[in-house]
Amino acid sequence: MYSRLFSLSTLLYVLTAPVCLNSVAAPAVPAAVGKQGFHAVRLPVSFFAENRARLHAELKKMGPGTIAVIKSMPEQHRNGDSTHMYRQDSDFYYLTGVEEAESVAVLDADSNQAYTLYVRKRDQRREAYDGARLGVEGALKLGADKAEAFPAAEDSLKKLVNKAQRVVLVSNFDEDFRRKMLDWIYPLGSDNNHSSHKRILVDGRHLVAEMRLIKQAAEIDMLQRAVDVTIAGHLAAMKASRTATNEGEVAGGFQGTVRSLGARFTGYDTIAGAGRNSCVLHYLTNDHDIETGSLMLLDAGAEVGYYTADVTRTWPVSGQFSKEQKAIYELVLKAQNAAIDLVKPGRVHHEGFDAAMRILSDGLVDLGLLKGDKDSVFKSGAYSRFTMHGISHWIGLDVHDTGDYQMEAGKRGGQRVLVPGMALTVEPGIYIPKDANDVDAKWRGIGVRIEDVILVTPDGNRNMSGKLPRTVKDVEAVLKKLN
Ligand SMILES: [Mn+2]
Repeated sequence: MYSRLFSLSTLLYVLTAPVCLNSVAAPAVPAAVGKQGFHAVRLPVSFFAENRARLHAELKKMGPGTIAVIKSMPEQHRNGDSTHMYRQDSDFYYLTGVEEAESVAVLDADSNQAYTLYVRKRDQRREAYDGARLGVEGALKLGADKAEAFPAAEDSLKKLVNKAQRVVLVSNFDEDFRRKMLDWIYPLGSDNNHSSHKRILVDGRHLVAEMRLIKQAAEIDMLQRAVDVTIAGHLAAMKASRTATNEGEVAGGFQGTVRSLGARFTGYDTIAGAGRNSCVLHYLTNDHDIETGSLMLLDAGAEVGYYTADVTRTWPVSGQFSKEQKAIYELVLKAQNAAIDLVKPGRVHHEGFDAAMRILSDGLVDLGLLKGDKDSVFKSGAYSRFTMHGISHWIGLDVHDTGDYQMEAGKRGGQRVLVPGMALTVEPGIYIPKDANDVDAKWRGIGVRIEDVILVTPDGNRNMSGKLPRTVKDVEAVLKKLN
């Protein structure tokens, strides 16, 4: 997914119901995926316990009387009496492994029995509709030292919060719960002698964000599964495009394949734009007819075991790039390769962007799309009219994963330095809208983005999605094979 760098936190991608189509046979599924795919794969209980232990250690550093309260994702209304399919909050999942709504986790820095989990109570009738609930027993199996069920648990939770001197709240999307915590901690109308004035509420999201930024080995394996399923989906979409008359068939080729290989969700809504729609960055309707000779841009990522891929490929539906399409594609690829080369320990996250923009700007001058000498065109920023967006974001449980890009001022220019275990996308693009009337007509309606998932390794990087064809030669070859 294209990156609006530094405004990521404002974006919330709500998933639509899965597309139901006849699945398209995936032609060259990565060997690791196999025929079965990765249905219902999950990280082990020990993974979540270790994450809690790390947070617990942070709480201890804050002093006695510190607890963390972590809240699950609220259910999301869709329309009428329908809700969106439930997907747990990423922070909550990372610390608990619990997939249910209406759950609250508490970590107590002072206690050896540190982890309390509050869950929905068992309900035979509701479970007949919605499936089994964890209940207290299930919560204990997931590693809780103590577990209680709502609504009776409400009192216990309130007591824990009232007893604490410092409450570290991790609640990303539950506004009502945040307000409730404020009401409990700082009740209105209490006088100055009330103990509430000594309590401190701390926003704990940043602590978890920084933990999530560095991926552990088990997370990298899960991310690779998501990427491999995504590769199978992209190949199926490429195959579908050879005979498709509508973008929906291409999107469906991806969606059907990744679902059949274990992706309950995609990490964000699939972008499948042909021709002029390849220039629409967040094009989601995917329902226009495909014109002969168009480029097809597919930005799509499967979510497997809660980790999502984010991969973009652009290809000619005819099977062969036109001269102009090829020129733009080669330029974007050159910029992407240069930016990927800068993904290594010790480099700064933003360096790849700077290198890619210089290449794109110079290339746009060479192609006659921008006029003037290269240095002044670059300095003026004129290229951004065609390059549009940032080219990299962290990736993991969220497509735009957590962790700061800017560190405190003065620390290597205030930019985040890359270290092994970080996973990020590299995704430059060039977009020449159909209605760009001041541009030579031969260029109009060409939109190209190439995006891969890159892991920072001790000696450089690994392109986790590199098996999906990227070069003009390889893309044309695979299209020929898929025909
Ligand atoms: Mn992306």
